[in-house]
Amino acid sequence: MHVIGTAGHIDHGKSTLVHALTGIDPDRLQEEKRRGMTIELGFAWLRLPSGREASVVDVPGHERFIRQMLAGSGGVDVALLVVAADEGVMPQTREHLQILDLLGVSRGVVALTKRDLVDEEWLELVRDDVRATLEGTTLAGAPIIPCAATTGAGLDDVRAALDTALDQALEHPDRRRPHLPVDRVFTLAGFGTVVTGTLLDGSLAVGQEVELSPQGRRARIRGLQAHKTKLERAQPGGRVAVNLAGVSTEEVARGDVVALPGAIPPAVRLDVRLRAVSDLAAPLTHNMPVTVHTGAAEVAGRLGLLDRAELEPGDEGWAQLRLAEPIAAARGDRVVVRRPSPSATLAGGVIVDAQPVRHRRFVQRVLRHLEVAAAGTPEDRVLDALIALNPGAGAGGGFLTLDEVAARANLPAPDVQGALDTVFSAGQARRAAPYWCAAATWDGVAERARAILAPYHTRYPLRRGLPAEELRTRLRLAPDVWEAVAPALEEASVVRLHGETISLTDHEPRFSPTQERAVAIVRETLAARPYTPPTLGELPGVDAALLESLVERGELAPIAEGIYLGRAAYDEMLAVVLETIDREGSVTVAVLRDRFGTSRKYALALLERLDDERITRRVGDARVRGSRSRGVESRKSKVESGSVEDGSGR
Ligand SMILES: Nc1nc2c(ncn2[C@@H]2O[C@H](COP(=O)(O)OP(=O)(O)O)[C@@H](O)[C@H]2O)c(=O)[nH]1
Ligand SMILES: [Mg+2]
Repeated sequence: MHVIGTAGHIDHGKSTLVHALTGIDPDRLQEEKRRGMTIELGFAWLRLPSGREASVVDVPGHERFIRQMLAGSGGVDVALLVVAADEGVMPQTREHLQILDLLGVSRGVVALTKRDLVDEEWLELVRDDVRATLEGTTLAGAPIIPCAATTGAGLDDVRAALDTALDQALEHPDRRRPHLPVDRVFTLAGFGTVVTGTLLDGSLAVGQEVELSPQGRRARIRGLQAHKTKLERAQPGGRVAVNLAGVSTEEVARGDVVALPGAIPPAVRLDVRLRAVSDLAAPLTHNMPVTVHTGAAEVAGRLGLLDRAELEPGDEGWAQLRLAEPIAAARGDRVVVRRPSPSATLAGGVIVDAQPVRHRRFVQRVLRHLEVAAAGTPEDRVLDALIALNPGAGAGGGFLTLDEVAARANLPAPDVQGALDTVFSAGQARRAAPYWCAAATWDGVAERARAILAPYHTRYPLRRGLPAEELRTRLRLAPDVWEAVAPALEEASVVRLHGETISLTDHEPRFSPTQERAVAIVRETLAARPYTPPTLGELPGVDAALLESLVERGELAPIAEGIYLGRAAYDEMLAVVLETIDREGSVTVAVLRDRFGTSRKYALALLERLDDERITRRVGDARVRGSRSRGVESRKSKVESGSVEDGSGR
């Protein structure tokens, strides 16, 4: 399916020609009939000599309705530029031609109509003038066919020329990303809301759920029509009328895009390769107010020039369009930029990124990113996406999921998967499932982890490692990302994880021979007096760091300032506390003291520590189970296996 779109100055005979070619009067409004002037877009279709059917969009020629012309010229495959032979090239002939040029419409036919009103000599003059006018535009060299809609002269030649032009038009591929920019909304009695537009990049089927971007409203397709024929499925490339269930006509507007849910997120900034028209009176300036047209949408915005102070007539440059309201737009869509008042066409181009961050001007990194976004291979684009443009932009600090990469690279997920595999094999990207990052990002994280851990180990040789959470915050990684990155760092032999602490792979807390002797004394002391240990800090060779290290390894349990129990005694006493509570309903200091032949000091210290940890709860003189008493058994076994640092002493 293909679409032919008219263009040309008012009253040059566009609508009359469409009527003559198709048998359908494109001027359907009462007002249009009365004023003899096209105001809104008109639609028709025709069968060409080759047998192919094509849709026709007829546009108004009056300069006041240029926005309608723009809305109708979006998905056009072949332009039918209409020039009245008696008047020749006029202002809107040039203006429409310029817009077709900016939209990249490169196939066309010029109908030199009203030829019945001129003689041969005049016709040739006008033909030469038209040919010269086309020079330098995408329609240069297009066939110029004299005809007269009122007499039918030359119409077969016009049909034949349209057929030839359509032969050369590209097929409309099914990229499975259907989008239909809405150019008309109306109600049909008994059906409800109907929208029309040119369907691109995919098909739509009856019953399907769709989203109206940018506003995000969902609807269901109740019916589809093309050229007044009911369809179950509409293929890309042609004009389609979509009957939508679930939205009223007030809830849809021209410029909205019908797409699959989530497929076209609203855009508030557009990165574009922009070309200024050559007949500008003055260069385009940074931050000037503009009107942006894309698809059938139109929105106010400002022009950000990224690589130059001003954009000279006919020049090309990188720009970011900052929009006053969100619109539906995607990479690869065309934009036309106009001056709001007095209105004039300023520039046009292609969107290279519809979801960009806000760029600073004159930044090499940004400009390189734009080059890659515009012309890079999927691998280039994926790598570019992994390198955050703006450090604050990615919450993941350079670690992105496949979907995030796909969104930034503007590529479909399967392509991204393939490209990631390629760059991964080439060593340019690393993986910490479910995240991906650039090799440089990875190296940076590993290097910073080493730079943080190495001095820590030097400073605290007896400690097993740094609290992992502290390393995470110093590396500025989000918890989710850290959860994936930490094991990946361990896998890569950069670090070792010990539950809540983390160390460099080769770090072993080691006692010196003197410290080993002190540890032996501690162990002997505790074995001799497990339930009434003396103050360990006063033993020969024992200092705070040594005790801390033994706590960290789970050998000691601190129960009060300067008082430690050996792990075995602590576990035993804890078990008795809980058993007694479960058997007797509660436990007291006295019971515990008598049971272990210890003193009140130790029994009380232990119970107070258990209170602090909410393993027990004090009720009068007795203790009952506390809110955390249930997890104790499992935590105890983890401590015993030595995988968890016992941080409770700090
Ligand atoms: N003599 C003559 N008049 C024409 C021809 N085509 C259109 N017209 C007249 O030109 C006027 C404008 O035509 P219209 O199709 O509305 O022009 P549009 O504004 O380009 O759509 C109408 O009065 C038509 O009847 C033609 O081939 N010969
Ligand atoms: Mg008309």
